Amino acid sequence: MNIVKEILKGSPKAMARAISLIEDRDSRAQEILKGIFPYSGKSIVIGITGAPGSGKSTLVNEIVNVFKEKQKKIGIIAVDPTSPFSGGAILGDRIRMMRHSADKDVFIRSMATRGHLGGLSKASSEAITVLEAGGKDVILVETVGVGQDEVEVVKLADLILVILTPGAGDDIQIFKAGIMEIADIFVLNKADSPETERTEQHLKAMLDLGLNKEEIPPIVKTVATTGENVDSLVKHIENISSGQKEKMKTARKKRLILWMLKDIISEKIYQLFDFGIKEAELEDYVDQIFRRETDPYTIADDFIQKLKDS
Ligand SMILES: Nc1nc2c(ncn2[C@@H]2O[C@H](COP(=O)(O)OP(=O)(O)OP(=O)(O)O)[C@@H](O)[C@H]2O)c(=O)[nH]1
Ligand SMILES: [Mg+2]
Repeated sequence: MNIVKEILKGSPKAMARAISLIEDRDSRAQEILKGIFPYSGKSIVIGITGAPGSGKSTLVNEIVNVFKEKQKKIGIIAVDPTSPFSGGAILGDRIRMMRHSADKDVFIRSMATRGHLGGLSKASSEAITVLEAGGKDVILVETVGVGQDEVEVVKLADLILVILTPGAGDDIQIFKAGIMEIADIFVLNKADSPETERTEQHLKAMLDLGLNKEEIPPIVKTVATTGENVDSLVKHIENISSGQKEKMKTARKKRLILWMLKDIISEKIYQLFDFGIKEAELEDYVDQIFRRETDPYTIADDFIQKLKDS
């Protein structure tokens, strides 16, 4: 099987296989990623984070339904930075729940930490590349929790939803972890609770204090269990992803490439030398990769060749 060709045709089997190789850090993964990289970068990647039980998976289901009506192809990646060695067992349960309502055409994959967390964000970003090349229009990345680690994973997305619930006191956690700065939309889920209004006022007050007026992201109230107002949430998502904030999107994609490039190069270099990489040296490469003139894997190999030659 030519796995690159199969991925480009959208084969779920090939996508699953590639992600397994990525997780196993198998050397074949890099060859596949080189082959598919030129075809990536066109999907909307939506990061979804929030405290355990805030309704992320239920909401993902509903968002999927809305996008499916619009004939969009969808991929879901559920990332669990909190379960280092379970191999995603707990996550498996969470995913099963989704599988019932999502149909066969929706590609779902869970990923858990195997070793260090940096590895997880790299593996997740590579899994996103696989789904993008596989022709998914919309990729939802669900991650559990609102700590620093989750922030790293969710930053892989073009657009970030932070899920809050009425009266849960998540707000303080969120402001500590620096999520306020990265949220594009606050979703106040479980809006069927009588405490919704109070929490919304509280959130608004905190945002007013912490951010300039034009930076304050929209707050969308949803009831994920009934799908209430999820269509409005999707409209916000579409508004933000289509043009309005194009500059920001570009900056985020480039930042992601910069991370990938740094990761890939350092992984390779640390095997040979013992020193860090300066970001400034990599900026030209980031631009070339952003234009899809080349891919980060080729650049990393060239970079190392140059070092060896010097
Ligand atoms: N009343 C109410 N319950 C909800 C709503 N959304 C989700 N729930 C319930 O909240 C519980 C947790 O929902 P999940 O979607 O599993 O939450 P999650 O954030 O994915 O949870 P983890 O993946 O474990 O972090 C479930 O019992 C849902 O039925 C809502 O809008 N209103
Ligand atoms: Mg979940």
